[in-house]
Amino acid sequence: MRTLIASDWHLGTYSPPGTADLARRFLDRARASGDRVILNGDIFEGLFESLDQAEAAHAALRDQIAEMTQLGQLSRTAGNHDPESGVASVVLDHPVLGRVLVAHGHAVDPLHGSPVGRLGDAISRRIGYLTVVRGAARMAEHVANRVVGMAMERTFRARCRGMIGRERCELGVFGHIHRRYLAPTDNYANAGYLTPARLEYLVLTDDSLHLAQLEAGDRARNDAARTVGDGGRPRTRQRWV
Ligand SMILES: [Mn+2]
Repeated sequence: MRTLIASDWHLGTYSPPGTADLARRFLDRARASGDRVILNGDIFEGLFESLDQAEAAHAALRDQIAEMTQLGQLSRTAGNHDPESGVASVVLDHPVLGRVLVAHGHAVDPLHGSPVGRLGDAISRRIGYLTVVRGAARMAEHVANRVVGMAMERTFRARCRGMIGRERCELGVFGHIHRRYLAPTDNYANAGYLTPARLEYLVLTDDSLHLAQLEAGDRARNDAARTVGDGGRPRTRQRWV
């Protein structure tokens, strides 16, 4: 059975047109193929507006998630924008890899845990519905990403690896930083995020691990791929999923 892991959809009342359509198509495909789905945090936007409001703006998707959850086909972990929406982490027992940790990753984010990060979250929760505040927060995030993005990502990866070790897992799949990542010899992986142009996700099968994406305009393709148990040789392939 395949497991599809996706995160950071950040769907709310102001999501660009088409983003929720991609999310619905992703779940439709998974439902049809019987793939297991893990939504790994920050699916609906509960930080810049109320979660109820964000979910109500995408009622069909919300219901689809609820239905697949009921069927046991979908599970969710908590993100920092939707902390009540799932468990802290999920551990999968993979026949070849062993224990695979799936967690959003904000718990080890150096910025999120800092006083500045907490203050930012508190401000966003209280007055985030004001577009100007949301814009300012986004701008600050954007600038921070540009300036210290690489250093932050390195720190984030290192902290996630620590978490993988503490949870006695062989591999960890995270989200949160909106930067997908899969490398042959690294036990840290990131499934990416959702933009109006594409929905990024990670596919775990019994013998492979790869990054894939569903694109606006009905194309799906695989990107970086890695075969489990082949010594970590990188492999790139393109096929429909
Ligand atoms: Mn996050």
